[in-house]
Amino acid sequence: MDLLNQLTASFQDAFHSDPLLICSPGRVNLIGEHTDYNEGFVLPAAIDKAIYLAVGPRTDDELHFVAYDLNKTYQGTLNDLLPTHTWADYLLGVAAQFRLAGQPIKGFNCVFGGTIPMGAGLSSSAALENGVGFALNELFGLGLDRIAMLKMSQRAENDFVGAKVGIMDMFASMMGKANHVIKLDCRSLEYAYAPLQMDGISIVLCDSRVKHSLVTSEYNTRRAECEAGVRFLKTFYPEIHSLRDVTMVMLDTHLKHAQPLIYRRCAYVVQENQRLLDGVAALEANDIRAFGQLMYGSHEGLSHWYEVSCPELDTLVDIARDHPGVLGARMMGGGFGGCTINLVYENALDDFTHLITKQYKVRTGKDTYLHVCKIQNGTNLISRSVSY
Ligand code: GAF
Repeated sequence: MDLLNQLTASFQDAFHSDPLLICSPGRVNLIGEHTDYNEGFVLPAAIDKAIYLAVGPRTDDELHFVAYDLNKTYQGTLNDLLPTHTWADYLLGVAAQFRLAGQPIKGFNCVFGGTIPMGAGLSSSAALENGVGFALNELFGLGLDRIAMLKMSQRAENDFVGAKVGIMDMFASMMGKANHVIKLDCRSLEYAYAPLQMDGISIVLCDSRVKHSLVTSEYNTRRAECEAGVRFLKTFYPEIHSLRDVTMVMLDTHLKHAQPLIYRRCAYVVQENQRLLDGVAALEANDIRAFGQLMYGSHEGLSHWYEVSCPELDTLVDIARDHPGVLGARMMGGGFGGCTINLVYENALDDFTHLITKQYKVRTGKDTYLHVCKIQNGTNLISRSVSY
């Protein structure tokens, strides 16, 4: 039985009714890391790994959730929405945001599972939050647009889960378009879809299979460091609002010697924004080789200046760099574990897989898993076997 049938059967078993089925994908980001919360640009896309939700409305205020893959359940009510510090918070946080926004929701039942590898940095939490928001919108006929829903997901993550993430993951998962990347301006939320024309080239994710326990606190620290840099620079340039408004000349003039650590963080962000703009130009010119070089530059910055990589991610990038079939590689997402993203010639895929699997084991003692991913549409309804 495939996953959708399993989720449906589990829902029918638990709630004696037919569910609505929703697919909410994970994401990749080609370039532009840790730029979203600095009001910069990102270049993500939704992928063919997703969270699937079987959902149904209730007439009371009760919440009944089943995390199918974890074999865990949660029961509560809409009147008692407090963080549990478990997986349930991704659902509860979204319900809390809908309540805060005055949306007329009732209780609901939800069974969910998925194909996004856990802790791999592919945004399973954003996918789940988007799926829940999308479900509430459908179940209770709220008429919200996608941007409104993904903003609810971000607030759920920021205020309920406590991770001060930017908007990229929710945006990519909700707004993704098959075979396109999204060039997103995280300040204005203006976006454009760019066709991903990479004939003969695959997007390959290599999972380091490590997850640093400090990932959330380190992430929040990086964000605070960027904000500290902006506050300092504001004394010289009152008009600036975020690192988006800052140049390397400003940083070199005022921050370099005064605050070397903050300088390195800010310099990485300013340079990464420029790499993204150069990368978009390279893609438009169909110069994937140039784009790949920018990916390596991004990794160097993330590893040495922003310090969010780890030995395992660095090892994966080093191995990839030595392979002639790889055009570019870098760590992806928040860091401290998760995946690298690699652009690999299709005809070199087998050889690359063999080499990186073997070398990663030799150098780290760990196994890596590879995922060749396709770019898909964002959060959507799979079926409406019933009407609410
Ligand atoms: C995580 C966050 F959720 C995103 O908002 C983004 O900041 C990313 O790390 C780094 O680019 O995925």
